[in-house]
Amino acid sequence: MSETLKREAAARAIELVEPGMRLGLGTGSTARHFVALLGDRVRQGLHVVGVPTSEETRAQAEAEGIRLTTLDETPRLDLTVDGADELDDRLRLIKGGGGALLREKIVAAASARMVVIADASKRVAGLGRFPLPVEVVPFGLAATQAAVEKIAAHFGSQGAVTLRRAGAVPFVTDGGHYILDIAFGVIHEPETLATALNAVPGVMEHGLFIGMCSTAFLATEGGVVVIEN
Ligand code: ABF
Repeated sequence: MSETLKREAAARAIELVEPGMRLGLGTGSTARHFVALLGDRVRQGLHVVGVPTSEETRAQAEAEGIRLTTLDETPRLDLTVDGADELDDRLRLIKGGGGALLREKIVAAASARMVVIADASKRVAGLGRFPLPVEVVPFGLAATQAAVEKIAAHFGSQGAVTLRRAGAVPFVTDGGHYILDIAFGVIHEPETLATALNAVPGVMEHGLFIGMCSTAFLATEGGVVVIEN
């Protein structure tokens, strides 16, 4: 998706921001446009406070002059705006391609409303084309991976469960965890799969966001398409 289209999706989400709001600030190249546009509004005098979903977003928001807080100081947020790797018509999401899914989910869960901004090509009839990220603790990795592989096979994965790497070493999240990516193809029962993954002790979180997102702004060449849940 072109940067122009990403910015258009972000601009629609900016229209939802009101003075005094407590905002969750997403991660990724589309969310980056939202944070940049928010910075413009802040410099024009808008007063809001934000909780970043990654260290990357924290750095950008600080550079934009956006006042930041934490969920410890501000446990309830009004609105979170974030990107996604995939979404279906019921606004079930796969997130975590950028490696920030744990903080993204904690922040979204603390928000009265979660809005996704994305390229319309991220919309799918059934989730699973994008590999499902699962954030795991490094301790006991092989045992956790074996448990995740068993679940993946049970839920019809035709592909591998792969430890995400950053060059020669494992990719490490902001929380100090690793990520396993599950190649599914199609996920037939996302809700049941989510429950099964949550039951594995070494799994911190997974990238299925179900029942969390209420609105999506999907940028197309012909304009921004809105999906409401
Ligand atoms: C975050 O960034 C993630 O959950 C998702 O993995 C990714 C989407 O990035 P982009 O907007 O660059 O496609 O929102």
